Order: sequence, then structure tokens, then C-alpha cells
Amino acid sequence: MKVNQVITKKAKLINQTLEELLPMEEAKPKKLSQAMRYSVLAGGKRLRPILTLLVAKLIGEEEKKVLPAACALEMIHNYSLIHDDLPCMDDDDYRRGQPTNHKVYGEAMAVLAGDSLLTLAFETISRINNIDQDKVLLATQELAIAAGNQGMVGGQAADIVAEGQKIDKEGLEYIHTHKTGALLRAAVRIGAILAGANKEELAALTTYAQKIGLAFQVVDDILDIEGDEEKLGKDVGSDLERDKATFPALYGLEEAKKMAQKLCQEAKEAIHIFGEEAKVLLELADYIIGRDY
Ligand code: GRG
Repeated sequence: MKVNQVITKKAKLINQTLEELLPMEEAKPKKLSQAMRYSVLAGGKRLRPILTLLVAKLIGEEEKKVLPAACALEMIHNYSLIHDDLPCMDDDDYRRGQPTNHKVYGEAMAVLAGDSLLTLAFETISRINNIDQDKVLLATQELAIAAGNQGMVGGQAADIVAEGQKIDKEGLEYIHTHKTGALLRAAVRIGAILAGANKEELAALTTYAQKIGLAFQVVDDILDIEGDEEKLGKDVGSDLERDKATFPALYGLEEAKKMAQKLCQEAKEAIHIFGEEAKVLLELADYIIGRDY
């Protein structure tokens, strides 16, 4: 099966499970339930939960057993997007081609929808009762660390602090490995932990995750710049002069593209121990950097 087909198939399973885990439209308070469903069920590639399912399968666990953990990651991802779009953060009007949560439900409800998704994620993962409870506890801790001040929220905070200031390569890498990298890393590690990966397997998968996480962000930066260029009809050079912390701004566009390729290659090399069994993860790495540039 080609990687696109795998993604479509797994995303369908994840969407069905999310439907069931989220409060029903009519559940009280209705507006909150609707706001939660609005963002989570608005599409998205489901990259993080797909990684969890694929890794668990690679290590030998049934995908359906780790589905709640996979959905917990997607809930946290959606909470972060809702909050990131708020006027006090990025102030975005559209997400996934639809009006952002606060544009539809108002700022207060968008904050609460994000909060509820974050807490529902922890309820969901901690309810897993068909896997060894020590592993569930470890996976829950992994999720908490990746989501909070040591992970995604920490990265977002560092990004806000760096706004309007000169940033060096180390600073930029810190922001990205935390803001976007931490959750992708957790998606892989949680799949591995729940499935009972040994130390060597977990280390290999962690390196894979870190490399694709960074590659994902480099590509995102490149797409941003090239998208702006298309929209505004200006050349990339002038875009690179903006005071924006991105990989192309620091390294140059061509170098950033090479960097994405290199990270992808290193990600693939990191999981060579699994041989052919890891074929989908190898293709997924190519898919991540192959996103339209
Ligand atoms: C506000 C707590 C808090 C955190 C915000 C992750 C994050 C931190 C903000 C997201 C902002 C952003 C657009 C970052 C660029 C990379 C990224 C995470 C893109 C969106 O992820 P995809 O491409 O989205 O997986 P889909 O829509 O496919 O789910």
C-alpha cells in the first residue's frame, strides 16, 4: 500500500474514534461541546496519531489498543492550534480553510474548548486498561512532558519571548524542537512505549522522530516563505530580510531545503534496525519533506 493510502486509511479510523471520544453536540454545555468538535473534526492530516499507530504496529502491538493514546495526541494538537490562533497569539482568521475557533465561538469559548481538549486527552490516555498499567503511566508522563513547559508550551513561550529580537541557530532550534518537535516525538515514543519497545528500538525511533520533527518545521518555514512570495508577488530575498525566526531566514532558502533533505535521510537511517518492516515510516519521512515545494 502506498503511503498516501495508508494515511487515508488510518486517518479514517482516527476520525471515527475521535467522533466517539468527543462530547456529543448536544452534551452540556452545548456551546463548549460544539466548539471542541468544530476544530477537531475540521480535517487535518492526523500525522501525530498516525505515527503512534504505525510505531505500535512496528513493535508488535495491535493498533486498536493504542488508538485512545493516538487520539489524545490529536486532541492536544488541536488545543494548541485553537490557542495559537487566538488574537493574543497569532491572531489568525482561518485554519484548515475554515474560520478559526474564536471567529465562530468567540474568544472565551475558544480558550475553554482548548482547555477541555487538553484535559480530555489525559482522561483518554489514562483510561487505557488493556495494556500493562506501568506502560500507560509512562506514556501519560511522556505526553505531559511533551505538552507542557518542558515541551510544546515551553517552545511557544520561547517563540513569544524571541519576537522582534535577533535569534541565533541554537535559539531557533530550541523553539522548534519544543514547539512542534516535542509532540511529534511524543507521538512516536508513546506508540513505542505502549507496545513495549526495548531500549535500542526506543532510541532509534526517538532519533527518527526528532529528525522528522525538525524536517517538518524546516519545510513549514519554506512553504510559508514561498506561499508569501506567491501571494504578495515579491521576491524571496525581501522576505528573508523580515525579522522572523525561520530556518530560511537564518540559513537561506537553498540551504534550508538541503537541510530538510539531510534530516529526512538521517531520520531514515536511524531506523535501519527494523529493515523492511519500517517501510511505511521511511515513506512517511519522505512524505513529510515532500509537501509541495
Ligand atoms: C498555544 C500552547 C500553544 C502552543 C502552540 C504547535 C503550536 C504551539 C502552534 C502551531 C502553530 C503552527 C502553525 C506551527 C507550524 C507547524 C505546525 C504545528 C503546523 C500544523 O501542524 P499540521 O501540519 O496540521 O500537522 P494539521 O492541520 O494537518 O493537523
